[in-house]
This record gives sequence, C-alpha cells and structure tokens, in this order.
Amino acid sequence: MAPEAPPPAPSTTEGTGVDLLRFAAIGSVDDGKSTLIGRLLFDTRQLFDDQLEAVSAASRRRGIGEMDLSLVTDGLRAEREQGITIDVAYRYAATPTRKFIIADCPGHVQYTANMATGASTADLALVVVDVTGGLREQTRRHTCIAALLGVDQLLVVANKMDLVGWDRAAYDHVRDEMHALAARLSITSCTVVPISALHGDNVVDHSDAAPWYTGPTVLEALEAAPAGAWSAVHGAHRGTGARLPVQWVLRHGTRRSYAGIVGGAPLRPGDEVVVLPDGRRSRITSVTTYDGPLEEAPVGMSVSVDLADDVDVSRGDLIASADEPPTVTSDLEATVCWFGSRPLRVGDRIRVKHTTRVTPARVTEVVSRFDVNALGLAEADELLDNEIGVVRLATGTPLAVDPYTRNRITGSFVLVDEATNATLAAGMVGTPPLAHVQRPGSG
Ligand SMILES: Nc1nc2c(ncn2[C@@H]2O[C@H](COP(=O)(O)OP(=O)(O)OP(=O)(O)O)[C@@H](O)[C@H]2O)c(=O)[nH]1
Ligand SMILES: [Mg+2]
Repeated sequence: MAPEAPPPAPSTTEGTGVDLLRFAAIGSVDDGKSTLIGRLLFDTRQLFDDQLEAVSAASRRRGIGEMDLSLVTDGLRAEREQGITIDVAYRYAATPTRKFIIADCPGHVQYTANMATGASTADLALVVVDVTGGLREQTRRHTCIAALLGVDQLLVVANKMDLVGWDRAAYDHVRDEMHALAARLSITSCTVVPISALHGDNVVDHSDAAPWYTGPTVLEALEAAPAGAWSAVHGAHRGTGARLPVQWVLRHGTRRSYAGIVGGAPLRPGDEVVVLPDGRRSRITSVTTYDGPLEEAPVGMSVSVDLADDVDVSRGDLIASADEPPTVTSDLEATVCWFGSRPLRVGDRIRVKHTTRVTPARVTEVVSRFDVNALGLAEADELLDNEIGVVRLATGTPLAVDPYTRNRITGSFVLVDEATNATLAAGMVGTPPLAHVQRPGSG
C-alpha cells in the first residue's frame, strides 16, 4: 500500500518557515514512537474529545487499563491489531511558539521504505530508543537513512525509563551510543532525553523521577530546534539555480505554457533558461499562478511559465536557470536504500522516477555497501533488502540532476519495478560523505 502523502510545504517557505518544524519519529519496532506522539498530542491538548473517547473506548475493548496513546496515530485501523505501525501517519500540532508537522514512522524492518518517505521531508529526527533493549540494528539503520536524507538534527529519547526504575546507567549507555553514532554521521546536534512515553515523564512536563537529568523535555527541545534546517544547511532551496520540472504542458490556442513546482531558486520573467535534457535555451516571458501573473515565484510555488521561443517542451523535461544548470547524464552514481525482496545486482533492469520523468535503466555497478553497524562503506557486489549502498545506473534517457546535498528535488529519485511499479529503492544522487571500513588485512 502506498504511504499517505506528506502535507505540502507552505507555499511561502521563506520568511514564514521559521516557526514550522517538520519532524519524523523513527526507531525500532515497539520502542514507543506512536505512544510518544500520542503523549505529545495529549499533553499539549491537541486532541478532540471524540478522538479521546474513541481511543479510550478502544483501549478498554482491548483490556488495556490506561489509555493506549499509540492509538492516536495508529488509529483504529485493522493493522493496529498486529500491534505495529505500517504506514507513516502525519499529524499536525501547534503550541503558542511553534507549529509542527509530525511523521510517525513504522519501525518494522519490512516497512523501512515507508520510514524513508516519512524522514525525507523532516528537519529533525526524533529517535526513539527502548532503554531496556538499547540501540538495535534497526535504530542505527533508521538514523543512517535519516542522515543520508539530509536530516542533521537528532532528538533522541531513552524511552521506557519506568521499566528500568529510572536507572541513570541505562540512560548513559543509550546517550553514549547515540552520540557515537551521530558523530560518525557528522551530526553535531544530538540531545538525549530520558522519558516514559507511557506515563508522560519529561515529554511535555518535567519529571521528578530523574533528578539527575537537568536537560530539556521533549517538547522544549522540539520548540528550541532550528526549523527549516534541512533547506538551510543543504541549500535545498538556495544551492542551485532555479529548477522547474515540467508537470504539464498547457495549450491555449497556439500558445503553450509549462506547469510545475518551482525548485532551487525563485523564477522571474526575463530569466534565461535551458530546457533539459536537450539543452535548448530560451527566456521566461511570464510566470503565472491561479491568481494571475507574478514578478517573482518563490520556491515551492505551483506556477506555469511561458517561454520566448517556440521550443518543444514535454512533461518530464526540466526548465533550469541557464547560469547554473544541473548536470545532464545517463550514467548516474547514486546512494540507494534498497527495499526489494530480491537482491539488487549488476545487469538488473529497473525504472527510475526522477522529478516528473520516468525512464528505464540498467544497473552497471554495485560500488559499495554501507555497513550500519561498522558505520562505513565496504566493497559489495549486491544489495540485499534494507541495505544502503552506492550504485551506478545507465539510464535510457539522460537525466538532469543535481547532487542531493545541493537540491533534494533534482537530487533524488525512486527506483520502481518495471512490471509491478512497486517502489524498490529511494535514491540520492552522489555518494555519501562516509569513509570506507577498513577490512582486516586491507592495511
Ligand atoms: N512501560 C512502558 N511501555 C511503553 C512506553 N512507551 C511505549 N510503551 C509500550 O510499548 C509498546 C509499543 O509502543 P508503540 O508506541 O506502538 O511502539 P512503536 O515504536 O510505535 O511501534 P511500531 O510503530 O510498530 O514501530 C506498547 O505496548 C506501549 O504501550 C513507556 O514509556 N513505558
Ligand atoms: Mg508506531
């Protein structure tokens, strides 16, 4: 099943974006992500009476004494009967100082692809770790995927502290392990909060249970985290010239205009552009929205543009700033998170969905695999389900790409199965800034 679509970015990210924080709850299955999100919403009074009534009725039906707050995001869907989250659930919350878009991701290994979808638009990852079990491989995998997707702030919770009698050593252990992981991924912002999502300690209200902890609650940390950090750090909306992946060609008699969402940098009438992959040059004569013509269209806005020349533009083409064009290539080196049940190997035929273009491709090389436990790249000749690695693809038509670290729209793609159209991988153009693991004897 397809994950629910994330809520769109506000059309004017510049200026108003500062008070909106998007975060994704990630971590291993059953560590308490849904319960924590439910607790956050409950303790900040974001829930309506009918929601509360439905949750408490369902909790009673299932013989759970207290309210099972994981039901707030898991809903009362049939899949909850299995006790796990499958789809990403998006929730919206607001406190007097900030608005939040929350993605509650599934922890189960089988649904890692849905987790990647949820994390792909996040400013911050809320990593939930069950202190009784410590960091699991899945916790590391989720954190690595979030880092590869450009998330550069971690807020970690050592959850279920009630089950270890608020033992400080158990918290220290999780904190030290997470700090080491964050450092390896070059993430400098990593706060670790000891909590009980079930009972609400240190989530919204400070708890007396851990007098040794003097840091922020989860909500305080969320309110203090820099918002929009993803785009600021990676220049998602600043690092490249303007990009307009063409979604539709609109015909008005003999005149044509090209519709899409502005990426990279604002678009203005008069801008010199190239139409890629062919490379024909032209100039933008007008930029229009439903409300009429504009002098400047900001990043994230849906617009249609007219060009000065009668060039042939189709859906899937990219209109880009002529000064700072992307790279046009049929030989793509990229980092992929592979979610296929069969291994990814050299020679595999696959379909690439990049912005509004879909093209067939062939795997020409599996360069390396990222070892989530050793935290480095190692040689590989295939990628198994849930593995992250670097591959080369030969694409049927050339693609106009930017490195993911500069533009997450033109820098990302998904790989889908040729026959079933099922999503098999999330891809990022370029190689991750990660060292190779020294193998024994490799000196
Ligand atoms: N004792 C205790 N139990 C907790 C706490 N937080 C969550 N739990 C329990 O842990 C179980 C799993 O909680 P969920 O919130 O569904 O876990 P999840 O991380 O969302 O699981 P997936 O979405 O399937 O990955 C539930 O039975 C919760 O009641 C806590 O702080 N203390
Ligand atoms: Mg859950």
